[in-house]
Amino acid sequence: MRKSSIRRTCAALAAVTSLALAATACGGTTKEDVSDDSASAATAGKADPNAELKKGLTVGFLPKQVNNPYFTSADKGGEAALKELGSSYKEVGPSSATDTSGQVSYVNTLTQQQVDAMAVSAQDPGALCTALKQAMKNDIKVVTYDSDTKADCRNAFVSQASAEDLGRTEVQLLAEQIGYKGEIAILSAAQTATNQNIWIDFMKEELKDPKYKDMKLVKVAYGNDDAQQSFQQTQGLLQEYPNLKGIISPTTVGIKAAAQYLSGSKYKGKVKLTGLGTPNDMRKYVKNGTVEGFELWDPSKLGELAARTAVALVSGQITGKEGETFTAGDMGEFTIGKDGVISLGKPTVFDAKNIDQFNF
Ligand code: RAM
Repeated sequence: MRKSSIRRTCAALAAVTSLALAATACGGTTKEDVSDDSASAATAGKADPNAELKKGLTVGFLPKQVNNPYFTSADKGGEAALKELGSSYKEVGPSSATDTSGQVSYVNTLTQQQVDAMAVSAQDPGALCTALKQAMKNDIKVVTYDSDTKADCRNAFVSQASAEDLGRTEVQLLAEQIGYKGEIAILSAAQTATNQNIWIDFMKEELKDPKYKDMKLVKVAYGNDDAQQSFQQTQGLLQEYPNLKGIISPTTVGIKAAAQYLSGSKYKGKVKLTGLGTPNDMRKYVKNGTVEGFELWDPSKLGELAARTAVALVSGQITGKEGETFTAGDMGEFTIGKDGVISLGKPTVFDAKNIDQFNF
């Protein structure tokens, strides 16, 4: 058996049995071993930019939540790219964006199934680490996309855009819509979500600028990327803060539910709403005057880049170190930045003028 297949068999054992049992069977893989050397495993070896892209690989996608149209679109992008590259795609994942232990089990399942790489959108920055390190230790490349884990728990993170840009521009969009004055709130996804929390930190940073001195962030509410909970949280915000002037919802599920609530209420057009949404979800709310503008990237491009990054990692073209470059098919050349971050680019701002040009 090749070394990697022995490791994979052990990984399978570790995933289905207790770690201790697998450790005995596989010659001493303990939790401690995993955390000790996995950081180096993440960037082990030297990149060969001329290495041929391998075919016949299996890449597993593990989104935060499978029944979220945003991830359906992202993962379809990954599936199409893998097909074009002669590799296979599979998707597993929880149906709730707060089922972190479910995500851990799915990482273990993919490890047990001996995939070549996995693309994971993390519900929580730390909770998946032990399982992801176990995967990397077993020669499985780990790419996070959309929502990151800690840098030493994956090989690379495919980021939708600069977190700082996203956080700051959402505040800028809302400030313009409310004339830089009044109470505002944020309707987020899950309380642990790495991506939303980083964006919210940058929103708070942006709000420190004196030009926002007449704006006050009164509450961050959590709708858990669940339509009904997000709808109710919006309703609750307006009850609690009747003078609210605007809401930022940096989640496609949240912004859609908030728009739905506002559009059927007396607040329609009066309480402004922006954030991150898909043009297809938000079109009718832009057209009926509930929403002026919001932003997003193309989720299918994010999934495509995650798949192409995974294949480049498995093929040895990149290892995840800063400065390495690779060509992601028609998407062009990407350079790996600090902490193994690969950025898709700049988001698009959608409004009544351009929304009909987009279909996702
Ligand atoms: C939701 C998810 C996802 C986020 C988008 C904007 O679908 O929370 O993680 O990136 O919104």
